[in-house]
Amino acid sequence: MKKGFKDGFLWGGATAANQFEGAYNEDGKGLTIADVSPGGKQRMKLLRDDSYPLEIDLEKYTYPNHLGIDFYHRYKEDIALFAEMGFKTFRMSISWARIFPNGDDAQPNEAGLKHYENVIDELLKYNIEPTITISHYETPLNLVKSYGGWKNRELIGLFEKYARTILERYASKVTYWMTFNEINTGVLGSFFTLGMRNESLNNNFQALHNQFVASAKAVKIARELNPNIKMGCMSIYATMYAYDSNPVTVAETMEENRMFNYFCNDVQVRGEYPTYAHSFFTKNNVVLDVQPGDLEVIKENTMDYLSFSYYMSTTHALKTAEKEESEGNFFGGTKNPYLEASEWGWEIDPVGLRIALNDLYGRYGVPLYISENGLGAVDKVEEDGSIHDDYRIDYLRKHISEMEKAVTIDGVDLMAYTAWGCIDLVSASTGEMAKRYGFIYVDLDDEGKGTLERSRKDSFEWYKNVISTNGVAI
Ligand code: BGP
Repeated sequence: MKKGFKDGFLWGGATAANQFEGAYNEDGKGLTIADVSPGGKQRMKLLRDDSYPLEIDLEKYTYPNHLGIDFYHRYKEDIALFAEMGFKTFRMSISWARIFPNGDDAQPNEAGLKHYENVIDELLKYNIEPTITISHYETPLNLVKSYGGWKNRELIGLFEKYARTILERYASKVTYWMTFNEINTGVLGSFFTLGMRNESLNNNFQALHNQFVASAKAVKIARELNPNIKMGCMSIYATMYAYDSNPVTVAETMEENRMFNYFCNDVQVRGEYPTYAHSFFTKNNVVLDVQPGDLEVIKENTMDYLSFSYYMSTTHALKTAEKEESEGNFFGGTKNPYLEASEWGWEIDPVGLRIALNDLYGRYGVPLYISENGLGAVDKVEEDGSIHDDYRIDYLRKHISEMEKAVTIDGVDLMAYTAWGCIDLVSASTGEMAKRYGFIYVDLDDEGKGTLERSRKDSFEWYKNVISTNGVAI
């Protein structure tokens, strides 16, 4: 077997429109759920206690993502820096409300379409393949207020129209697409994903069903437009461990693992609802409204590749056990005594990534795309302007090294790796700038002060070298 990452491996970085574009109300863009989401610690709390505001309240809250890092106006400068690092791909999302400001408008907004065309052309100028997420935590606000979010089937048709519009416009230029970001956070009732308050288990799974149908319809449209297009799903994957060898703990972990790590991938890659999901629905009195044709469209339009974000693993102990809790991306677990955690309590587990890759490739047999990975940390700018982020290099090096083992020793077909937040951007969970992931530093603080100037951290040169050696020099 040939050693190392395959030729044409897609090294790059990942972002989301609502976390870095800014220009939240320019050129005809409508409001999205991200625009009414305040920054600060209250953000995740609001999501959890179901009191997510549906209006902008400037007196009460700050909204760092309204400015973002101003990528909307600075994309040329930023893409030049990505090119300098040697990016082969750049993952970005399109903001639905730049294209259809209210989500249900009769005609698309040409200024929005033109903007993304300019960004795509700029990437192609440097031979950087765009990877586009069609929906990254950004349902247009009107669809939440007037339609009740994704539990309403009408969103399927509206999404289909949006997807068709952007696919028709960019299908000849963009090969790699993902439909919904981290769709499996919908299992937890995430407002970001479902565009509705966490009302009931039934509504959450109905909303997910509607997204599965919408996603499959987008895949169908894409393939009709360009048979060479590659469509992928996108989930969080958190490797799950049983805290102890008690078979009851292991059985509970298996159940949790299936509903969180597998369920959405099973539907989108295998093309059908798995048996355990039917059992889960029966046990929890979930009755879905499945219309004629839904299951067929899901079955006929499965994904070409599977993408996932990987930041941490999670450990499951019996509910009766008194154990220390850990923090995490959307959910925590029981503190794992073998792992260290980031400043935000996310448990760092590079070996867990090798397990993830083996697990997913063994189960699905389709190429895998690591669409997010990275360390959120506070960076210190030295007097001379340099930023020595050796902690970030250490995190990424260890993860890439495990990826390499999964590829060369275990034979996993891995096609891409896009480091999250390759340029500093607004954090999804805190809505702040303090938690940074970038190779490129952006001079901006949580009060909105700063020059917005970009500078290279130590990790910039390091990642450039990783890419130029196709992952040999890590
Ligand atoms: C994922 C999201 C991203 C991103 C990342 C890091 O869940 O897809 O949008 O932000 O996590 O999370 P955070 O910004 O909260 O550190």
